[in-house]
Amino acid sequence: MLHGMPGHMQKARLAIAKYAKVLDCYLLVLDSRAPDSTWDSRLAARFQHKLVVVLNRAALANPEQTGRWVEHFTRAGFTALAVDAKAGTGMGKLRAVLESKAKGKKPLHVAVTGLPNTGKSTILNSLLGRKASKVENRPGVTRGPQWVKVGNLVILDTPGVLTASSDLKSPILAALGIVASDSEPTASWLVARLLSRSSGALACFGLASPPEPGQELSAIAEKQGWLRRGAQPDYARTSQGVLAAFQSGKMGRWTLEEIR
Ligand SMILES: Nc1nc2c(ncn2[C@@H]2O[C@H](COP(=O)(O)OP(=O)(O)OP(=O)(O)O)[C@@H](O)[C@H]2O)c(=O)[nH]1
Ligand SMILES: [Mg+2]
Repeated sequence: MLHGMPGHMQKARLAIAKYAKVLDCYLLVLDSRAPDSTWDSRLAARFQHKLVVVLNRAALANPEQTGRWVEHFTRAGFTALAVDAKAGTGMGKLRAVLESKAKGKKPLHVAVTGLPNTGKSTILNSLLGRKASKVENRPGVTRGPQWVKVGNLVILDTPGVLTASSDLKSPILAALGIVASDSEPTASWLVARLLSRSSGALACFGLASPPEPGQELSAIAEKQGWLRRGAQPDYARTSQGVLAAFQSGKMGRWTLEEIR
């Protein structure tokens, strides 16, 4: 089952299995912009009653959609809440949820799990109030499981693990920085999907109206002056600009997987 998985992901899987007896609680960190693609059905089935579903990066997602997703997970029987670990929003509530799970049993052993780059280490650091775990905007930063103690919480940070159902070619996982990919197809997919639906996303690149389908990147390149010699669009530069704008929220708050 572990065959073919990079070493640090194998270590995370093994640590979760090894410490299953002592762990009271599992935070499953999702990206609010794509809760379905970042869900881990295997972990959820195994630890249903110990699971806390954390929709992270809420400040980058459509708030109404995030509310619906929280409702969806709550109806499915999970404890679920939205946070933005970088901004610090919702972290007090998360702390309170963990306190309530402790039910007098101290200390509470908590594992932070989820796909690569979903913000697990940032959540751990925010819970601790100091930087104990390295954080970077790329997958595979946490290399080995590590325990950190704060007050009555003992927290296990784990390296991000792709699930058996993770589609490595998914433009969603690429856009969220969960899998490494060529920036150009990912950026093309994003602009084709977002520019026609929002004037804010257009304005972010100085565009007044949606470009012809297929012309989005060249239109952005022209407007932004992201050009090569001969005034040709610099597609690599433009794609990186688009991904950076999306990931920082400059294109607006988007939920890529919508729920009714
Ligand atoms: N805007 C925003 N950025 C976040 C949030 N949480 C984490 N980040 C950023 O996302 C990137 C990845 O965060 P990490 O905490 O390293 O993610 P991780 O899940 O530990 O990643 P791995 O250890 O590689 O699996 C960093 O650039 C963080 O600053 C959030 O709530 N909002
Ligand atoms: Mg990490």
